[in-house]
Amino acid sequence: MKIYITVRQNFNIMKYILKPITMIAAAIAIISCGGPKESGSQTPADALLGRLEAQINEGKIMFGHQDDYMYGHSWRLADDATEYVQSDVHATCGQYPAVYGMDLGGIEVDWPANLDKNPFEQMRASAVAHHERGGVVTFSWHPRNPLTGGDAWDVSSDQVVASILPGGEKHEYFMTWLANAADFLESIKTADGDMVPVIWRPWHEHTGSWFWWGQKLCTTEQYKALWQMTYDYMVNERGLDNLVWSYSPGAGELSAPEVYGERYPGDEIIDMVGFDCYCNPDLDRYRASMKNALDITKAFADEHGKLMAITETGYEGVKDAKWWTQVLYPVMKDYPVSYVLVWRNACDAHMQHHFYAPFPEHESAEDFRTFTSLEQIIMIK
Ligand code: BMA
Repeated sequence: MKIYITVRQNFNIMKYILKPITMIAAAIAIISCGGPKESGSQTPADALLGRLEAQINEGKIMFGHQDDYMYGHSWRLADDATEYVQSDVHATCGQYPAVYGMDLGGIEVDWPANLDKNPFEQMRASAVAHHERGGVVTFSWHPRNPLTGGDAWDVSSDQVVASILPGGEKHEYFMTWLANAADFLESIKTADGDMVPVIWRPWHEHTGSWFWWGQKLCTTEQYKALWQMTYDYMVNERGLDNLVWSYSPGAGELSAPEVYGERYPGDEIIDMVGFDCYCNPDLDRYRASMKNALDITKAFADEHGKLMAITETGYEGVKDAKWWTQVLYPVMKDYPVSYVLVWRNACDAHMQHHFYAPFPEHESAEDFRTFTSLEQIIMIK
């Protein structure tokens, strides 16, 4: 894990560890127990990493769901809601997902709500609520295209990454995007002012070419430089110490182990390695693809001393009544996976088919209850 030796860290030690104690008592405490390290100079990110590692050592896997508290198959949170209790997962099995995923797409251009219409205020508050409930929060980012003005999927130019790197025509502009993202990630705090740790997963699925930062849209050097720039800004310049940095290639392109690490930004930046892998009606093909990605990711994680996760998966519409216990669980259960996150349950009328977790009436609801009550699966009561 990276070492953060900054003025801000000293500030954080005071803020996080010694807050309830007076300054004088704190000074005595530091002297008597040999300095801040022993008294716990852990950053929020380190604390989360420690927790994730302990869970893996116990052989446990957290279940996660994207946008869980924001909307479900047939509902959306009211604009003025301040309680985050409705959830398709909870309605189905009586427990909340341990991992709550959200996406920052839209924050870069000052939208009040993200690309899937979730107000950022409610995203922030629900992240805090989930953390206080004992859960873990993760953010991905589908930023718009800073060169063309299109969305994250606009791959009409292969000059986008080049244009935002230092010296590029959109560099200054893009730095305002990073600032907006950093402002938000920094603002996820409890009422006491404690920063909520976040698994931060930008620049995902880069082994494919459907996002402007994808394989055919930039060189290996440019992709790595994009990560370095993101990290330098958020950690070195802004001092954000609540981020667990996560790397997640798309599984479909992992034809050989080398592909996985080809554009890896480096051990100094990354804390957790994973992959995104979706199921289609050919269940055996999904099983094979998951096994391949899990094997490659595990070997990479072991070699680099990193934690691993299934950062995105799911079967759109869950068109198999036993998918949870007969397909997903068997393929992942023997790997040291920190969490498995299924994608969102869209609520828009034209996207009723786009759901990855069940709801009470769904044909896989009973199997989901069996899956989530397995000893190995961590949920939030
Ligand atoms: C995709 C789809 C889109 C969504 C995007 C970001 O996979 O679910 O509808 O906008 O993720 O959440």
